Amino acid sequence: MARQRVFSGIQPTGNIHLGNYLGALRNWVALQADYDCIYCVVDLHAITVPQDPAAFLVERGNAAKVLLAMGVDPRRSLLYYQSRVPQHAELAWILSTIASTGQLNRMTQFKEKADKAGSNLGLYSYPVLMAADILLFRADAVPVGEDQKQHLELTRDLAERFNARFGEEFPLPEPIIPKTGARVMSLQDPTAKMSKSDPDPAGRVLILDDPATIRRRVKRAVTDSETEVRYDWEKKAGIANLMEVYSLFTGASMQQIEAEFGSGGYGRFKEAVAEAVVAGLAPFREAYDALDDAAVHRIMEEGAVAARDRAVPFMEGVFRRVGLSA
Ligand code: ATP
Ligand code: LTN
Repeated sequence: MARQRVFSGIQPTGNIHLGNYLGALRNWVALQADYDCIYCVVDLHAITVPQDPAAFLVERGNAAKVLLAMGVDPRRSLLYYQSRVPQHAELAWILSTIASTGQLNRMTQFKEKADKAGSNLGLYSYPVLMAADILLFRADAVPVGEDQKQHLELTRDLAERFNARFGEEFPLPEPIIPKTGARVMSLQDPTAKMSKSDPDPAGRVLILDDPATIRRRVKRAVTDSETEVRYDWEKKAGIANLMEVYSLFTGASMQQIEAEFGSGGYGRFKEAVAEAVVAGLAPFREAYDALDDAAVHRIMEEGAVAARDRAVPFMEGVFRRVGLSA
């Protein structure tokens, strides 16, 4: 039987952080063993908020390099920049003609971003482009963090509507969201998700942060006024967040963590968390330093060529369905 297909994307702006890794990228790497994986640096999505062109180009290259350093393997998976494969934008246009503005008005990420950065048409239709990314390759599954759940629902709705109107074309993609780590919280505000766009860098740990920075960030993480290490999201979100991080890097269960650190005070626990994160991220930093930019560029261009080859016949199928055949 043919392997099932996985698609996912990440925006290249800002640096990739622990939340991206634990919520999504860990799965990207792991899924390569069993799935036909297609991974995309979604630069067209990123320009929906204002960017400096020269800085953007550099950040985009760095993001690709981080993905490679983390273990996205171009021999097994497709990896490319979204803008190099024009079929993404073509399919987004077609899907936009069946997307309901009522449903787009309810997208919470749009509302949050529009409140912060101001609105534009691209930001508004962002979820339609994301649906196009996924449906272009007929993906069966999409590894993402919890914040993307609503966008995945919209994607499934668009696929269903297209299929009902024009004939069965798209499988309905399932999200792959981890049980632990699906929503890593800010180290400065455990009620908000860890985010690239948070102006306060103290809230996040970046994949490429040096050990001293990681230790400082974890040590200063906001917790609560008690002293007991206990897994309780309602009363102790800061500690629960650190427990999830520790668990993901060490494999220890919440019970084991409580047994080991329960009454030892937060200082000792935070030290252990920091060391686990430092050790867990060290191989990525090493791999990143060993990659050269020319090689990254070549990999991304080869990925785009292969992605276009696969996208063209898929897009022809869509054109035929809607009455746009050659
Ligand atoms: P941010 O909100 O951090 O500025 P983003 O969520 O808009 O970034 P991406 O960088 O494209 O966007 O996210 C890449 C992947 O990382 C997505 O699958 C997203 O769900 C996941 N992700 C982002 N933040 C977190 C988090 N705090 N915890 C878990 N997963 C996350
Ligand atoms: N919207 C996502 C990034 C993204 C994506 C995708 C994720 C764009 N296209 C396709 C999965 C599949 C975000 O902001 N994290």
